[in-house]
Amino acid sequence: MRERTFVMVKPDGVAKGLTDEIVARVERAGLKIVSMRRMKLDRGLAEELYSVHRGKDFFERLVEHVLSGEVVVMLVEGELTIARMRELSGATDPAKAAKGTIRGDFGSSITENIIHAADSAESAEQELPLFFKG
Ligand code: 3AN
Repeated sequence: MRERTFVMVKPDGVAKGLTDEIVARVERAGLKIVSMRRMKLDRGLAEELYSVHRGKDFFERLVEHVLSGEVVVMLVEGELTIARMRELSGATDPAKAAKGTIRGDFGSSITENIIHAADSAESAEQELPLFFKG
């Protein structure tokens, strides 16, 4: 099934110079990056992106982190894109993420875990329009 999803290289990933590596991994997995841009989030957008986590103890830490530097947002398309991007990303906690996954190879903590990838079709539909029109 052809799907579209939302992916974001977080500030720690951009600062570590991992954007090209992540682009290469996504493309090698056979997925297409339809659109991509480097940008700085503002607080409203960051809180909207993570609105499902509002009220959780890590919410403020997470928002502060994604506001701490530039991010790279991507619209990714292909077969089973949502599941495959989750596989490429690895477990949320880099300490538990398998070697060979983006978080397993490069993540430093559960907050600084390099990449965001929408976790379901519903999340992708909610997140994509925040960054990409049409
Ligand atoms: P994922 O990014 O793997 O979908 P979610 O959606 O549960 O994980 O969490 C979104 C983001 O919130 C994660 N990328 C992570 O940075 C942060 N996060 C999740 N759980 C925790 C936690 N227990 N402590 C700190 N940050 C967390």
